[in-house]
Amino acid sequence: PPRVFSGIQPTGSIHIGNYLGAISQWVKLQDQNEDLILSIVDLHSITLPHDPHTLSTNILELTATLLGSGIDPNKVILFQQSNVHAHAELCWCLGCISTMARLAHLPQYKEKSASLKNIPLGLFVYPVLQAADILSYKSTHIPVGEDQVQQIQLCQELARMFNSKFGETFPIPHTMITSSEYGRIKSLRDPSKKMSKSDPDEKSRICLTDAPDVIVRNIKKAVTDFQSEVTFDAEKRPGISNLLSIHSFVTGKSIDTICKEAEHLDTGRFKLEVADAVVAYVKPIQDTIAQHLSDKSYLLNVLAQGAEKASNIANDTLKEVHEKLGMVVKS
Ligand code: AQP
Repeated sequence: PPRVFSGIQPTGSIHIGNYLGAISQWVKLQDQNEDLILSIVDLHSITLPHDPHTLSTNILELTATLLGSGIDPNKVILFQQSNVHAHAELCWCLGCISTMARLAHLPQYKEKSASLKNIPLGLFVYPVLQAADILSYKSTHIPVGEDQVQQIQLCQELARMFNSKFGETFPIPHTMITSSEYGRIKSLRDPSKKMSKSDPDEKSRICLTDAPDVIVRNIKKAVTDFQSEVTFDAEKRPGISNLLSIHSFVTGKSIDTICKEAEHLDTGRFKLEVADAVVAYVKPIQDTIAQHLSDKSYLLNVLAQGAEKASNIANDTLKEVHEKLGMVVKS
């Protein structure tokens, strides 16, 4: 039976890109009654230097944000990765059939390590851990953005390799490209980059938890070009096109309709419209996030129950892996 797995890193406040590209898609899958497992992947989030205080706050905030966005812990298994030990253990087993040459070729590793003098081993092993996340649940479908396709290919190769060396164990997971409608939402400060939780410039993003005046300020300051009409051209006019995509997502109107309606507006006035639409869209989500954040014990309980359900599945897989590898000595 199909099973969907996805993860999100607790690396900062959730922005409209994460929401549009991932979380809202998960809510759709949940509402279609898909068997969905969602992990807050804290083990992944320590592969780059991090602050421990911020991490624990981020985990709690992310839990509240997912629930506030409509994820229902009764329909989906929602858990914190480090609470399920099988992930790290399966990562080790898969790491022993991965090669350094293969991992060194992955574009995300190259990108993330390029600016580092001392590269953490964890960053190198990151995609193997990702494969372990997916395979722990014998997942069949993985929703991913285009930049993740190569990491999933590695996961598929590892599953095939394991199956052929040690016997049929894992289904080969398929990728589901989900973010194609708008592509990636871009940074408000530099529309050649994607919007990112960990961008040091807070003005580069719109977070679900941002106060209305912050949203208005950041959208007003969004980098566009010197042309004042509102037209869509992702290649030549990435800044204004990004705002059009955001507007279209939050209002449900087509880009064409929005451009027609904005014919009499210059980009400055249009930015104010986008800001108003975003503020109105996030308001009910913000209220629910705030409610959840005021009830820490509920959030911890959701994570504890999720970890229990996830562990039940992942431990079975790990046991099977240990058996196939010859680690279980029978009496
Ligand atoms: N700009 C974006 N537009 C659309 N979708 C996006 N996602 C991330 N940025 C955009 C999707 O959000 C999910 C979260 O993935 P992640 O937590 O593993 O981190 P990421 O993809 O690396 O996202 P960030 O926000 O840029 O985080 P940092 O700064 O920590 O690296 C994924 O499904 C992703 O596709």
